[in-house]
Amino acid sequence: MNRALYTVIGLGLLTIIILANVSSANSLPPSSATQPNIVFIRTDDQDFQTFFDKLPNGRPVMKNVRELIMRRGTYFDRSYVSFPLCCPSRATTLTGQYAHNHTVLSNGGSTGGYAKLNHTNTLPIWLGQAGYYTMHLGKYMNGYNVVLDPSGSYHAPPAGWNKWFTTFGNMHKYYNYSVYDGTNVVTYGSSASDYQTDVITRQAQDYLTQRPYENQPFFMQVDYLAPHEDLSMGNNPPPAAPRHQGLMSGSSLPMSPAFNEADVSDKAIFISYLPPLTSQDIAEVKNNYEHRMESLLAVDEGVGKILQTLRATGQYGNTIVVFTSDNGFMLGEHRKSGKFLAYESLRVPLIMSGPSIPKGKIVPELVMNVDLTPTFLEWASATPGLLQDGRSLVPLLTNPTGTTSWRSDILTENPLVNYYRGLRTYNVSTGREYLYTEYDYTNDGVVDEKELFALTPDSCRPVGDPYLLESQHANPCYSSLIQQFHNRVTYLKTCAGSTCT
Ligand SMILES: [Ca+2]
Ligand SMILES: [Ca+2]
Ligand SMILES: [Ca+2]
Repeated sequence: MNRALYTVIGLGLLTIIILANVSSANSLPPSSATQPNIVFIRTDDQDFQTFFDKLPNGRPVMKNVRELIMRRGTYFDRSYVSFPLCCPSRATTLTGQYAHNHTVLSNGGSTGGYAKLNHTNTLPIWLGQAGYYTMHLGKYMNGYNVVLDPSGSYHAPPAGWNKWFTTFGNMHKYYNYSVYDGTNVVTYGSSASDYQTDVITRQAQDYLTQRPYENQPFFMQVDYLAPHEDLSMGNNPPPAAPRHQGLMSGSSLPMSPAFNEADVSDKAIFISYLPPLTSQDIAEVKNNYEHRMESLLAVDEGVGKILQTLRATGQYGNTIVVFTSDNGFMLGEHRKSGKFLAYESLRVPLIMSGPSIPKGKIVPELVMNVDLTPTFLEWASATPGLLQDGRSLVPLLTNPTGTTSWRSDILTENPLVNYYRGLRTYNVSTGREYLYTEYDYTNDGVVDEKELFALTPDSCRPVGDPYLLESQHANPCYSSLIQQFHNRVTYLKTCAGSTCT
């Protein structure tokens, strides 16, 4: 079955998987503790589709993560990031804010990166104030310790973290990278045991076994690098762990109807000029796809090992596990690969699993990375030091009949790197969904180009466009809707706190 079909039937497929497994699920009774432990596991550049992809032998690549849902977890079917780029997305979960409020608008330079964020008022500090022991492992934010301080020393971990096991400098390397623990620099080489994903997993298991937090609840944030490309020498596909090399050989490249789109003249100018993918381009996409899938196998094993350690140490029953990615990724859709853009790269997998989380539930509402922070804070009974632009997802998890009041749109923004702001909408009542994007290439506040995709049928078109193939921005039937969306973007682009919802 190809990737395109998974997109369409993903929800149904998942339902079948869950129903088939509910009876054999082995969930522990809910804990009475009021402050659960939280393990927040995040991948880098993982598109949501990989959640449904399989090895040629039929094994789901994300087998352990999928089992989280079957056992005691919920899947969010419309999970998005507002800014599909590493550093702005990571700053969002540290603050609970849209990028226009936390001000990290790129991965580096004067407009972004680690140095751009105010690290004195972030999630780990707020959790610590509520009694949590906090641990970070892996990639934090782009630019951490890229430049040492004037004395040649490493920069201390940002405030709020009790344990710090964080890659720095050129952090996009699976071998021959360094980790700073706040006191020592540990350098890893090129042997199989140095493979970064496994090193991060082993350290997480060590912390969970040693329990440095003693009698406190803990928050552990595990930021895996996979399936991000390897930047050791140029840009290369992520290497698999040696034990996983070649497991995707013989697979066919999934191609949705958006793959190598036949006619891109409906799209923004920088897409409309792209030539069709050549056979060599397609071979590169396929190679990248296979490496990405193989690199995710070690992540999925890591999730399994973390769960195993939680069980072995008696902590599983009071620990919530959240799994997501910092941004989505495109593999040839609309003749393009990578992140950044207001297309498929906005969408990420999101799974929450734990003692208070409904088992086998699928949440249809629009949620985004901006919501994760207020959700963590509600679980932890912690108080934020910043206005929260998102909403806690707890009502969506706990209300058995669906919530009566939820947002119908979220803001997308990437104004400096790719010049856009827009909306992703989903009206629960009508079922209608749109993706609307405004491009301002000259950054003068005057919109230069627009796109509007009607993902579902409406009064203007009898068929939906879930693969974003025919922008309707020039269709006069949509002129009033476009004006309405333009007004909404204009409002949301400076929203803060409650005005964002
Ligand atoms: Ca990323
Ligand atoms: Ca302009
Ligand atoms: Ca088209």
